[in-house]
Amino acid sequence: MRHLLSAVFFALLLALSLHCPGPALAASKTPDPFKSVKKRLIKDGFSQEKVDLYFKDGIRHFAVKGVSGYFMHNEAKLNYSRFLKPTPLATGKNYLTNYAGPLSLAEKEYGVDKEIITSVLMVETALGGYIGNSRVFDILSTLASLSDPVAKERLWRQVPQEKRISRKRFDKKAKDKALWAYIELKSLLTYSAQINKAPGEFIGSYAGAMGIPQFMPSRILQLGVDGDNDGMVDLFTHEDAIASVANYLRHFGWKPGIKKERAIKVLMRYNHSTYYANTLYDIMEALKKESVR
Ligand SMILES: [Ca+2]
Repeated sequence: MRHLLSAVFFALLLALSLHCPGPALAASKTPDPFKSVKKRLIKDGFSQEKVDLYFKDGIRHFAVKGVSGYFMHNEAKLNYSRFLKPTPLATGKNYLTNYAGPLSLAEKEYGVDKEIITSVLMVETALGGYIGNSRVFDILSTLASLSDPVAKERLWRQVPQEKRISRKRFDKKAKDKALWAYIELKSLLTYSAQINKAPGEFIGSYAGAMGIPQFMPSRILQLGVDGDNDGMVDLFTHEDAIASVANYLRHFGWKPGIKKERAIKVLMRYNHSTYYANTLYDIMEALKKESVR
């Protein structure tokens, strides 16, 4: 009899729970925008356990604010020339003095002028003063998720309408960015395992570039250097940042005594803008004028 009563009681509970879904059940009905990204990561060799752990905060990883900039009309004007003013140049010169050891070492080992390394770090992050405030994992996951129509629609609905680009451009951009970001996301996960740091802990730019020299995760794996020999590449340290920039520039063709025309081409591999590359070159020249060689 007690068994029968229990059975009736549980049947009643079950019926009630079906009619009145609790918050957890209701939340599970929201389509998961990361469903296909997670599936692909597992297919590409990441363990289900790890993937579940990375995405444990669910929808909170969906960085609408962080990625919206890609899909809005942007009137912001770049002003790299401000770095050629006396105050930033004085800061650059101080950096050349304060980090003379690692800079000279990198110059000798990679054949890359210490003033161009300093110039890159000045323009990228004001020598480490501004390294971005976006969670790189969320940015890359959100962009990678856009190959899934559910995620794409979710973002389209949330990008501020008054500044939103056309639907046609949005679709094209979402497709391209998703392909690119998925590769970078995999690189981030590989890198985070290498240095034993949770992927969610990395902070970077709105594009997912990290550290004092702003490398994308794939570039860290390819060209990052452990400048201070502590066993890991950590671009938030100056020694590693300096050696990695030198390695990057050498990789793309920088040589001692390089001519300006060739140097500009190499610098454009860092950022595809002639304005950017020319400014870096001019900063290098200005720093050389007074630095002790
Ligand atoms: Ca290191």
